[in-house]
Amino acid sequence: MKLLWSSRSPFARKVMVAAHELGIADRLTLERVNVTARETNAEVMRANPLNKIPTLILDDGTVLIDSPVIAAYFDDAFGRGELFPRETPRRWQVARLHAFGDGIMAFNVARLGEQSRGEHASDAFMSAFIAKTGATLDVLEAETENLAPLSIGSIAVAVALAHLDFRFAADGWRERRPKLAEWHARFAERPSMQATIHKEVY
Ligand SMILES: N[C@@H](CCC(=O)N[C@@H](CS)C(=O)NCC(=O)O)C(=O)O
Repeated sequence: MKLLWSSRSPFARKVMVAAHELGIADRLTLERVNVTARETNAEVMRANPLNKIPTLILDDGTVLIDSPVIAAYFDDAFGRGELFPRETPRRWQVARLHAFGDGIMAFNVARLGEQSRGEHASDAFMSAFIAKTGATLDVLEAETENLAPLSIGSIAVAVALAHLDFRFAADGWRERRPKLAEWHARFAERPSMQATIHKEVY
C-alpha cells in the first residue's frame, strides 16, 4: 500500500498513528508530497482529485481518500474493530471525539492558510478559528475520561493537540486545561506518537 503523506499534515499523522497502533505501519510505503490549498499537485491529483492528503493507494490500485475512511479501512482490514468500536453508546462517543479532533485540525490548517496571507489575513477569521478551537478544548477538558481507552477518537484528539503545539504553541492550550494536558502528556509517550512526530519538511 502506498500512502501519499507529509510529516507536516495532522490528518496524515492520524492515519499513521492508527497504522502503528494496529501494527501495520511497515506495510505502508510512504510517499512524501507537498500540498497546499492554494495550488494543485499533479501526482496527488492523479490519485485524488480533491488534492488532499492522506491518500491511500492499495496494491490493486484502489484509492481511498479522507483520513476517517483510511483509518476505518485499516481497522476493518487489519484490526479487530478496536479503533472504531461498534457497540453503542461507545461508538458514538468515539465518533464525537473523532469529529472534535478532526475539527481542531481543520481549524489549524485553515488558520495557517489565513496566516500565510500576511497583511491580507482576516482578523475576523483568525479570531474565530482561535475562539472555536478554545471552546472545543474546553469541552474536551470536561470529558477527558472519554479519551480512554484507545480509539480513533483519542488518536484524533491527541494528534490535534500535538499539531497545536507544532504550529501554535504560543496559544498555550494547556493553561486552564490540566486534565487534558495530563492525558495528552501520557498519550504522547506511546510509541505510535513517538514514531510520527511532526517535522517541518513536507
Ligand atoms: N478531511 C480530510 C482533510 C485533509 C486535509 O485537509 N489535508 C491537507 C493537508 S493537512 C491537504 O491535503 N491540503 C491540500 C489542499 O487543500 O489542497 C481528511 O481527513 O483527510
